[in-house]
Amino acid sequence: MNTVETKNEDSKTATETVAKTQISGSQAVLEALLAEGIETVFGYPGGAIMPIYDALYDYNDKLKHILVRHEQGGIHAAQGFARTSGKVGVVFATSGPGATNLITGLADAMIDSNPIVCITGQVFAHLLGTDAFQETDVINITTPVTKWNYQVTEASEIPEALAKAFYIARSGRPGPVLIDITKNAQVQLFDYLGYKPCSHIRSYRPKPIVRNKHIQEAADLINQAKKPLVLFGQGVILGKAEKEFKEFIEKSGIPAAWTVMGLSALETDHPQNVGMLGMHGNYAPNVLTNECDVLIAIGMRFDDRVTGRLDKYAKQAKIIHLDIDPAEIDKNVKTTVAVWGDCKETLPILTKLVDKKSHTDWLAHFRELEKEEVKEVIQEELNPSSDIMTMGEVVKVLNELTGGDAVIVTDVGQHQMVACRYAKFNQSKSNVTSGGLGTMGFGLPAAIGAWYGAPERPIVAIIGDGGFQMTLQELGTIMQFGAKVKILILNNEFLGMVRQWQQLFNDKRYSFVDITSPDFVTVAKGYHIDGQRISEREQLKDALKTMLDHPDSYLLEVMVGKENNVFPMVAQGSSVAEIRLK
Ligand SMILES: Cc1ncc(C[n+]2csc(CCOP(=O)(O)OP(=O)(O)O)c2C)c(N)n1
Repeated sequence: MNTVETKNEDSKTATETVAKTQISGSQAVLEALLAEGIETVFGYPGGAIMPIYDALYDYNDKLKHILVRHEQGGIHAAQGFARTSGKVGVVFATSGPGATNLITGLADAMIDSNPIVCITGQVFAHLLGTDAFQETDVINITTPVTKWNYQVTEASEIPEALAKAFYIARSGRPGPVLIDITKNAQVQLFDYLGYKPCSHIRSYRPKPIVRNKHIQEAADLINQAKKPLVLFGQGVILGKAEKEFKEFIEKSGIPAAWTVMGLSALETDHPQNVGMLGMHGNYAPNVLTNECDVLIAIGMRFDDRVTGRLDKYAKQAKIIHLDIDPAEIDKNVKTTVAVWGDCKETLPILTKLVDKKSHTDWLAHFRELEKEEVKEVIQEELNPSSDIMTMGEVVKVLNELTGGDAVIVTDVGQHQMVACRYAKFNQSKSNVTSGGLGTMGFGLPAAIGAWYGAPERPIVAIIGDGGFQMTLQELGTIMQFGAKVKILILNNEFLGMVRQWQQLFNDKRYSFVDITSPDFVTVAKGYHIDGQRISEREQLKDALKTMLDHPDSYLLEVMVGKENNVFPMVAQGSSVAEIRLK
């Protein structure tokens, strides 16, 4: 109850007691976070967001704030958090450079459908448009890389704006939302009537109405198919539909291949898991994409890294596409039947309508081609005949020690593709990577966030020597706040993936891919993080064990072959059927 001065209709001032609470815009922000169940925020302060940080001082016991070392680290951490927890990740940043430092992470979260709410401070409303100190037009800059953004200039707008932000970020196909709050709105007091979560916005239909007719058409195609193939993506994980997905493939008996973003939705050892699609994916699912008669795409978006040359992609097949986002239907690949909807709802209906089958001969065909890949690529990668260590054998030994229970976070490059190809997973939400944007520097901060999202699980960040140098300042965040991250640097002394392309497609004209590194172990020690560097195979198992058993964060640098390549490979401009084994 507050005593407030009010003006009556005659403009006479009267003092009365009203059942309203006055709070500041900043307090309203923090109340909104608490009401949304947020416990952890990643952020970095500055002038235009100081009132929110001042209010945070009094919420220290309710909200954990992780001070990152760069706003890009903050948003990647929020992404890692969202990926392992399935919840919305929250980031604070100041105006100007603080806000612009978020852009890469926003673009990454947008293309990989991560639910993120960014709250940025902004200059006072009366200074907007004056080129004020640290003013930047964050709304226009972030429009293409946010699912929604909005600028608040009045404190009273804050509860509703944030309720909408959380609803939009997590509903339907998730994505990043940015709320920019001018400084006057942060300090202004207003009559707070409580926080009402949002569950509906006019014209926004995050969950399409399920049309049984289309599901029946899909089931008819599946029931007639002799060589059906399922391609699954992150939609299965985002829809929390892993169980429904498994029931569908187990009843229909259809082989299932995954995109990088779908990895871990189905356990690696499932007998119908036929591996990874796309540029560095497995041989069988790529080749047989162009032999199947019905292709059933579930929660994936036919990214060009998956399809290769589109005019030669699965032309013989009828295409069924299950997706929650209508913008994805017919975007890259024209469908025969589109099942628009949340796969948690559509898959059980489809499962009821499909016949129980085993497709034994068709599945055996995948295993035959797999043998070819083992002979030409996998055998040497996992059990090298030379003394030089391969990335694959490091991942193999890691699998033996974790048993497939770890969360694997990767950066971008050869190590990423090798980790995705060979890491084993027993449970969902275990593979955290930058799929769509391919953002080097993602790995370390995302691993920090992944730990806050799943602190009970081992978090292993596999990172290249190049990408690690992009965001290694986040070692400071680990040092200060104690996230337990096992950092596994696979050092080939090159920007390996670009070097591979220069070798294969530019006649080995190595142009600025030779990268020198600091002594990473010494750098880590400077941040009070233990570590070691190894270059002999005999040391590998013990070193990985030491890393995994260490009670805190640990950095292990493994020197691997300088000019090893990742195969198979669908070269850019090639069809998936033209995948090269060497
Ligand atoms: C921010 C950013 N800059 C440039 C690239 C282009 N790129 C993709 S992979 C790669 C090399 C990565 O090298 P490293 O981190 O050492 O990993 P490796 O490929 O050797 O495993 C580069 C430069 C990128 N993906 N992201």
